[in-house]
Amino acid sequence: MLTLYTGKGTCALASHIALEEAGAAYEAVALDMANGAQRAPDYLAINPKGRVPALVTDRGTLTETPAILAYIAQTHPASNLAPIDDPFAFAEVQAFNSYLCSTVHVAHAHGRRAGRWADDAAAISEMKRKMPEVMAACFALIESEMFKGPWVMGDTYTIADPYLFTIASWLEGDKVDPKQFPKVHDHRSRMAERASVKAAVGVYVG
Ligand SMILES: N[C@@H](CCC(=O)N[C@@H](CS)C(=O)NCC(=O)O)C(=O)O
Repeated sequence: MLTLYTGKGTCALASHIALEEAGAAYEAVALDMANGAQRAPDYLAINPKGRVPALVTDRGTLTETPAILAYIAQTHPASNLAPIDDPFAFAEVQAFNSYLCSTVHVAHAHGRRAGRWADDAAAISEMKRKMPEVMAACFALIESEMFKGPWVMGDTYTIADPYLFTIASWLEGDKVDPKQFPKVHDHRSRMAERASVKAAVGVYVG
């Protein structure tokens, strides 16, 4: 049995959807992030980073979305969530997910979490101001160069799809019009209709 520590509106949704897609035996524990449950001692004992997602497995706890997604795909090969027997194709999936994790998510964090990178009020304000422009540039690259269609990696649905869906769902909140990116926007609409997405998203309603 796996345990996913997650939170409403967070990147942990990607792992949550992937667990659903995989038909994994898991439970989801949604932290009260608004009240700082991610920094409470009992959670820091699970994930000292104080972030979600964390996936508790019988071999220990995994963090970082690309690692968790790859683990879910590799431990549930029948679900065909990644080309695990093709090193180049698997690396392509990892490259896409790494871009979301290390570039796009970090750009997004410059909106609400700019205080991580500066103390100076003017610097923080400038990071917040610039964030929508940087997010739009990231999604323009995804739209024109990285998204193959109809799924992220082409004809086959992979662990890159729930991750793109999750990060793309932040665009309105980041003051970026998602309709600028028709392929990504259409992907998001199709993703929202999947049973796995409805099941995962439903956990956070209310
Ligand atoms: N690189 C990590 C980022 C994890 C992360 O920053 N998660 C956010 C939610 S999207 C979080 O837990 N934030 C809580 C906080 O900063 O207090 C990953 O991709 O899993």
